Amino acid sequence: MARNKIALIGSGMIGGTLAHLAALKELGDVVLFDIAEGIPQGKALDIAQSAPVDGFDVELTGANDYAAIEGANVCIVTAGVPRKPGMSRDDLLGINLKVMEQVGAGIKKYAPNAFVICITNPLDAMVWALQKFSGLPKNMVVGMAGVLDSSRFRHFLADEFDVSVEDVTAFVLGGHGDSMVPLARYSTVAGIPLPDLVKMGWVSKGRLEEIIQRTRDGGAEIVGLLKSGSAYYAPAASAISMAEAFLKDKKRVLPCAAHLSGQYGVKDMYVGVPTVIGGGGVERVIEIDLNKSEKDAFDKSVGAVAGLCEACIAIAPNLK
Ligand code: A3D
Repeated sequence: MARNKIALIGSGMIGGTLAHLAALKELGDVVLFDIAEGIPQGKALDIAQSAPVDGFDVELTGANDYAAIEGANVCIVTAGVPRKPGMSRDDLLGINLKVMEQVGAGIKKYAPNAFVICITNPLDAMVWALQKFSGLPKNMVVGMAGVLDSSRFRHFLADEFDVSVEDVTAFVLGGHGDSMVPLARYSTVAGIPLPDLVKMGWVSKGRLEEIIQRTRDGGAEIVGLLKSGSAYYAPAASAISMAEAFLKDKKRVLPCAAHLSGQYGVKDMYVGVPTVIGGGGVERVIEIDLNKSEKDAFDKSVGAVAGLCEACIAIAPNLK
């Protein structure tokens, strides 16, 4: 039986970490692709040389030609540029949109049956453009942000309550940006919703608001510390969980930037919503009930994403 093939388009900080995690988990053979010569080859060789120590049997290769991704089951896209201190995700739009056009053409030609996970920022607009440039089915192109944002929220909550991260679930909706919507009502410790924990005296309302704000600023906090780029360990781990859900047909319920065709009153946009990911890609979009303030926050976030899509169309009118 042939192994799965995982193509990583972009072999920078996240790409290299993705390759290492995919290999350690033996998800399949890994192809690292980049326009920078030597980087994907060097990272592939370095990780392959750790295989005897860690005991994984997968093939790792590096390439500068899209032909190398031929027949990939999963493509994870990080090609482009990351943020530097003082930059917002939206500042990356012009450069990364051109990159998405090239990546979309490469995937269309060599891996049209793949499940494509986009990580490049500004996420919700880039995944929308990538789907259009590649022409792949909308349920097979998805953006990674919600798993990361909710994992950040879970980490902060577990730390605050001094409980295992395993017992904390968290829910984040909306675009991957300053307007993301962490939902306290749907976030729990072992099934107990956060508003109940406030009543039980585990945390004050004010402190919970601080944690929610820290979650929203989670990416910027790391950019400020690293100074040379943005987060990569947690983003890579998050995308790998989505790839695994697809490859193993796990039907996991994960928040992702999914294509909406009327759900939540949104048409032809990618926005962060709960989805079911299995062997059919994004098999379902789950529509949860939102109260007035949650809906207002969600709509505001959608408005921000719509603005980015308009900016993309101004640069590339063929996206319309
Ligand atoms: P970085 O380490 O710079 O890697 C990007 C790689 O893309 C580099 O190796 C470049 O050579 C390569 N590249 C540039 N142009 C092309 C091209 N046309 N074709 C192929 N490869 C190309 O960045 P990174 O890995 O830290 O981050 C990658 C992207 O992920 C950035 O846009 C970040 O903003 C984004 N990011 C998103 C999240 C989300 O949660 C959505 C989190 C963290 C980072």
